[in-house]
Amino acid sequence: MSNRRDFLKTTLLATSALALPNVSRSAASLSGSVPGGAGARVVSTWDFGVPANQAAWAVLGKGGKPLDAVEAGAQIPESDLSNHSVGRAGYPDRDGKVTLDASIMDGDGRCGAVAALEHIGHPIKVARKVMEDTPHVLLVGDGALEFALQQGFTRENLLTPESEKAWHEWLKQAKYKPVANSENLDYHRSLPAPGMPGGKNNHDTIGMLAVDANGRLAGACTTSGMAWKLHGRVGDSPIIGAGLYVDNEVGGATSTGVGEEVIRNAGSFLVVELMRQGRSPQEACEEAVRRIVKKHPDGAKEIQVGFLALRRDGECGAYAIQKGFTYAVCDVRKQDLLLASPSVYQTTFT
Ligand code: SD4
Repeated sequence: MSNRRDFLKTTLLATSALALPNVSRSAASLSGSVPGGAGARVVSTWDFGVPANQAAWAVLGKGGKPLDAVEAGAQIPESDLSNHSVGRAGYPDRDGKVTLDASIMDGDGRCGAVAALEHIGHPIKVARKVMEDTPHVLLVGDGALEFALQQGFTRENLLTPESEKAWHEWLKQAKYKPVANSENLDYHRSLPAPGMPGGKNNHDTIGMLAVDANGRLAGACTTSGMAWKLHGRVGDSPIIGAGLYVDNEVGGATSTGVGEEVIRNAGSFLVVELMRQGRSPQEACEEAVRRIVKKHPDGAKEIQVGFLALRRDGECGAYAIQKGFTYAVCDVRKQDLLLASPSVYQTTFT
């Protein structure tokens, strides 16, 4: 058993290394938490969190605001055309439309979000505009697009030839099953993912949390949502309290995976409230995952959800249902740390 586990761990690390050649060897460790006390820190979900953190650190490391840092960091995967899960080049819905969800929040409770937004490559920037230039929190669909265009954003075609090809592949069977990224799940591995190493699907959300040296926080979350979703479907990422929640008194949390599960459990809010009650970031993420698992008589074996939490002292924690969730941590000591989160299921189902 332990050999098998080691093998699986090595496989995970090899995959990460393939996707990100610059990630250092220390990315190798399986770890749910990193102690605080290092001053300012930024953390984010998945492998692409490493370059995103570095962009955020360019702001935060110079004493910039956490809100500016997370907005800058989130734009890295949004711009990356080889990434089919966030921003431009995101996989479309079942009708071939790319619809994006994003939210941003600071530790004073100010927040903004957009959902089912089409034709705008940087939904996180629109979310910030909603926060700062309207009395509202969430704009959706055509109204969100109209607002973005009025604010001077450029209308773009977000469906790249590669994503369109993947959509046509999917249409051959048109089988929809909302399973998010996990190495455990055969279905997930079989999704068409042109351009991904070994055909590995990488349909994930970036959730990012930053804290400055004074314990002031902000967070951002941006995604194209579940590939091949029903047109109009909105996940957890733009829902404050589900995909993202931040409170300067405590810390912040963000999520990835099947958004419906996170919304049903007010996931990120729950993690922050558990930390407020004294749980560590790691314990809080574990409890939030357990609540989801408990509601599934089969033990949620077909579902992936991961939480990432950052406390105001900089300590962070992560936990997922399935093996394979990674998160990136960046501070003054190290800007390219990638860790494998512990999970309920540490082995591959066969
Ligand atoms: C959603 N939580 O729209 C997002 C998708 C995701 O890994 O995170 N996939 O439900």
